[in-house]
Amino acid sequence: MSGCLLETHARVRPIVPTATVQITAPQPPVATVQVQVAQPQLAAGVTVVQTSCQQGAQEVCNGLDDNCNGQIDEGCGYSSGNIQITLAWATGADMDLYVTDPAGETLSYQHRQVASGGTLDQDARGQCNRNQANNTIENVYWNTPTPPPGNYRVVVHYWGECNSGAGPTQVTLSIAVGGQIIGAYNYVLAPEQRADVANFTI
Ligand SMILES: [Ca+2]
Ligand SMILES: [Ca+2]
Ligand SMILES: [Ca+2]
Repeated sequence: MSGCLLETHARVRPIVPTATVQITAPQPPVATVQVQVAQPQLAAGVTVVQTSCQQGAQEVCNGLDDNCNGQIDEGCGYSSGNIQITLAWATGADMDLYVTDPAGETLSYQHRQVASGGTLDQDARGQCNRNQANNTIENVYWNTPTPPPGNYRVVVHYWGECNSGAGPTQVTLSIAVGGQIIGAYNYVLAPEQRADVANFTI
């Protein structure tokens, strides 16, 4: 019988006035669009870096989003955007980052801008230069209002050891889309190896 009473009450619904409110939450200055992106597909041997970021942490120029704001290495002199892909390593090697966009155009140190809006703004150790800033980081980004949809392919080439005796070298690759880190990965390359480390589709 109590069930009948409950049903009676449940049918009385007060009319609540509604209003549309825009809430402005603190956000990073870029990369806040909503996008669907599948988990990246990874080459055999690629390992996932477990998330270790902490809000408010000091951002270090290491290819990782240390402070969990969806931007990789902000403040290090290279850019974030609706897509950011950052490669970092910690030896005297020269690694090269290649990112092919959905139109099939490839960003690299040899081709720093693509028609879809992507830019490579941090190249490292060209000519084995040891004197540039952040000479173990390469970075590409798209700052278009929305990330161009389609498939992105991320390739890393171990160009050379630069007389450093670096040998097999681990790289860290972080990928951010729409202001969120979609993955951070480690992979070890041998000198002169070229590897399709990851690809993802927006
Ligand atoms: Ca960050
Ligand atoms: Ca960092
Ligand atoms: Ca390089």
